[in-house]
Amino acid sequence: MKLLILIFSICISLTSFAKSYNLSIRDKTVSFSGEGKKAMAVNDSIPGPTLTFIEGDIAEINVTNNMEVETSVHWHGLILPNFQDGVPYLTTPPIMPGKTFTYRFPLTHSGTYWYHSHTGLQEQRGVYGSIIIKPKKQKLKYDRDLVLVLSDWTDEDPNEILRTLKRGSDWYSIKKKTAVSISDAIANGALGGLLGLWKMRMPGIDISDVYYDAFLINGKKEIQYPEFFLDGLFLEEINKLEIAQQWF
Ligand SMILES: [Cu+2]
Repeated sequence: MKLLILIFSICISLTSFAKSYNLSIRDKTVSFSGEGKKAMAVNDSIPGPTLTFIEGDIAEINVTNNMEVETSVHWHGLILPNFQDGVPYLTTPPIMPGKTFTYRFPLTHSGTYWYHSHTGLQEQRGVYGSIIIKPKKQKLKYDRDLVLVLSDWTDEDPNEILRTLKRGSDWYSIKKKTAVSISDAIANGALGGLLGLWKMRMPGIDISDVYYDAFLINGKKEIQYPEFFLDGLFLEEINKLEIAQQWF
């Protein structure tokens, strides 16, 4: 009986299909705000390519670092062996300049996910993309799939942004014209609330604190899909949070 089980499990692993992708991360100049700025891209694209699999596939992803700094890729939300998780110095070694690392893991579940660099603030510079794992058996009825990655872009160096946020400065609120002055707070009977925020060392009344130069849909400020006519819509959301102080 034991032998039978062993043979059966070998058969299952032989029938798993390995689907490979080659990803190359390199520097790129973008001009989302009209000014040329340094970015980082996967296969020369921001967002990087959508990786599509079927539940049960083996994902085999060769990531080549064509930059002068180290990098990594984290498969956000996927259930996988710890070593494949792509968090440098914690689960997986970083990918050094000029080197290729092959991530290989079974896809045990379906869903809509995303990947991103887990090194410094490279994700904010463009190293991210989506992952679609289709279920073995199609549960929903639809004609076509359209993946939309909504993201934001800032011309400012993300490290500078982090420094400004840590200082608790109101600079971005002023830039976005959402800063609250004491006179405004008094006029609106909200001085107590403002003082409460100050007591907690919270800057401005603003959930997303950073000023962005552009908001992107699949890497474009504007995009149209005339081939899609909607008579029904199923939305699955991948939550891609950028640098922002959250107060929940
Ligand atoms: Cu993540």
